[in-house]
Amino acid sequence: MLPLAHHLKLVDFKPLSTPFCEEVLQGLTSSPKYIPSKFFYDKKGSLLFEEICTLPEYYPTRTETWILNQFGKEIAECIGKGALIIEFGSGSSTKTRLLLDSLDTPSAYMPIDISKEFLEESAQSIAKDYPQIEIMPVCADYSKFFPLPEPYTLYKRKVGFFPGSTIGNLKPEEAIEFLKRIAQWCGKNGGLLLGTDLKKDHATLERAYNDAQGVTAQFNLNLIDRINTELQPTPLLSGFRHFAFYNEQYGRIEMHLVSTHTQKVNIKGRTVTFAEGEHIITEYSHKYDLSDIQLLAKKAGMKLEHSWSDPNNLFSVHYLSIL
Ligand code: AVJ
Repeated sequence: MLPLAHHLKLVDFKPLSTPFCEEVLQGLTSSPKYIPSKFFYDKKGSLLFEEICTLPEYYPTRTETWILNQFGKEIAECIGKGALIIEFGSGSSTKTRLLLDSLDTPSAYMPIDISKEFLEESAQSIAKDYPQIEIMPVCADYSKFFPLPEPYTLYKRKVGFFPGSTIGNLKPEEAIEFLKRIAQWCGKNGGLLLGTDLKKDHATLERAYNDAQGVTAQFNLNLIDRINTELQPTPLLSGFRHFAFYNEQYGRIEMHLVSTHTQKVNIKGRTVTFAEGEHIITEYSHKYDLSDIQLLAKKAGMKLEHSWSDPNNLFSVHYLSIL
């Protein structure tokens, strides 16, 4: 048995100290223009995303929750006893609770998140409710490599947890690179529990990103507010509209912001111009069927051991082992 440290030492890689301004400038001076979707999740954006998860049109969250509940026992069998669960982008750790409840004596949980505020809050509350589990919060941007803090090597079985179809934000080549990094972190005896959205009819997909209440539009447009607030005093972007559609060729939902008029702003001494109708790409959300996942796993040096899905085949959860 490992000693328990309930003082909850958060390891902080200070992921936000450089990026926003530079990455926005980089994206808005590229062609086509883009803004990395990780920037959706400031305080306001995180709250809007939580609201999205409860919308009738947005099926992924409730379907994945159903799958984790329904197949908890089988999932626990795949993961095994005494594992260290490493979650990438833990947010409020709501789904983790479902997982921890099903698991056979998990030893430790390492939530990794870019937002320190959320991370501290949720780590505290998990530590309180699961006193027998070692909690090791890490504040970091998991889209870049960093060494996991010790004592993670003490755990013989390390299993990544990447729910919510977040991997869909990455292009397939990037997803493979990310899976390879997870394989390095978790090692040969380890695995990954991965949630991905399934391919399906376009209407259902497009409805999920164009909800009737316009919450997804607000979530997308919050990026413009963020730029205007955080890049003060210069940028004053205005008149953008939300646009989301399913790109069949690439098997992904794309979210864009469209400038409704010609405009020009100054960012760090550089002039950025927008034509009327010009798009900024803000998010890709790739959809995978089982054969896509099988191929992805293979290319990353993993093996697809098991997939679970709901009766309507909306969403799926997979256990991949590291080869
Ligand atoms: C959190 C990336 C999985 O792609 O469905 C929800 C984000 N964007 N509505 C997704 C999102 C618009 C979501 N992920």
